[in-house]
Amino acid sequence: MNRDCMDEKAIESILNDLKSEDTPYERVLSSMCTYPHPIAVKACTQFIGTNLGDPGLFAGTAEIEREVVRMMGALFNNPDAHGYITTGGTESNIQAMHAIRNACKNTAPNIIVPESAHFSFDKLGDLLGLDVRKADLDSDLKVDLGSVESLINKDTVGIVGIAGTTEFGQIDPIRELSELAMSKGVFLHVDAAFGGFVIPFLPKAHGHVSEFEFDFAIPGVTSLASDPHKMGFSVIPSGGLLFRDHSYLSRLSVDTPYLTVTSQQTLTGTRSGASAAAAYAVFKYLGRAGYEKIVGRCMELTRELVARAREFNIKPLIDPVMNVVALDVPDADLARSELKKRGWIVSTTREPRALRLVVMPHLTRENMLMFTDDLGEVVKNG
Ligand code: 0PR
Repeated sequence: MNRDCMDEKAIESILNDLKSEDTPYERVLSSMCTYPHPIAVKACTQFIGTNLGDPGLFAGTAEIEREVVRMMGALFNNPDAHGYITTGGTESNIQAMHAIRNACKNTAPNIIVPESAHFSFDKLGDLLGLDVRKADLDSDLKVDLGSVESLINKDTVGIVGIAGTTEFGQIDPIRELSELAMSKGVFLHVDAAFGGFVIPFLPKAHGHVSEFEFDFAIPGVTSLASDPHKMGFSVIPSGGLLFRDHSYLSRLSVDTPYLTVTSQQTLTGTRSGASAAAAYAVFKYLGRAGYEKIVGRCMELTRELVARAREFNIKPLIDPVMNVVALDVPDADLARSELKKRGWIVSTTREPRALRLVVMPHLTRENMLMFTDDLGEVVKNG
């Protein structure tokens, strides 16, 4: 055998060793990802070799993607939504802003995003030549409408609202942002990368009507990002980008003369159909009831975690809206490193600085109890 070749067993053994260096999710409270659902993994494996970059060759896989977009459109109150399965929130945000920028003729366009926006907006500002203007937050850590309005000028092409902020799990006032966007004639993109698979499944306070509005039911919302690879329980990489109608997607079209189709609207060329198949499988399998159960459990654990933190005199910056908690501790960076010594991976927020926890489905009640005990000790000793 060639010296640069290895047998299967040897490769397997090296990969197993390296895999064992990865952090298992059980003690991770910093990530918005989790173990994918087994049915998603199975579908992912089945479709691993498919390429949606040339959909004429993969007619069945392309139909799966259309169905996933239809399902997400229905979930977000727009059965006519057009879009595609991206690699995640970053790509969805890039392409949403790309479409908005192409729709406008401004030579020095700007967009207004909340101060709490994910760093993907910094990336896309650079890529797309957009000036990304950051609006202040109010005392509830939602974007301040007055601040958004004051930043809008003749070169503003779009506003962004976040439904489930990365650091605080807060929901911006999307209806008010929609009114503002419509009155100024600009686009409104909703970044629900995390919240899209949480908000519709939150236990309903008032009968069947969710108290949070964030999607296409609000007339000014022109695009929305929501990731199956976060609370959608699907495989990495999977994001969903939806536009209100087809006109937006067509602004992203490039000619593809030598493919089985004549144009493409996606950012990447070759792209795996496994993401679409996995999302399809897990959506169909869990259904609304399955997601309600998962989200309900995460919210229950979140509430219990916060109640126990309060016993140690640790308060959240806001009452948790979803399964993301920012705890006001005296020294968040010290607490983070002390918790790491005890085997817990947590993160911190930027401003205001706090200890940030995401209660994903992989967190067991037993671990939550152990974690809060450690948290109490760390803060007492700190
Ligand atoms: N929009 C929001 C609101 C987000 O929270 C995120 C990611 C994105 C967009 C970008 O999504 P992609 O990373 O899928 O492109 N928020 C987390 C973050 O970057 C994701 C994360 C996931 C962080 C796993 C850590 C981790 O271990 O902070």
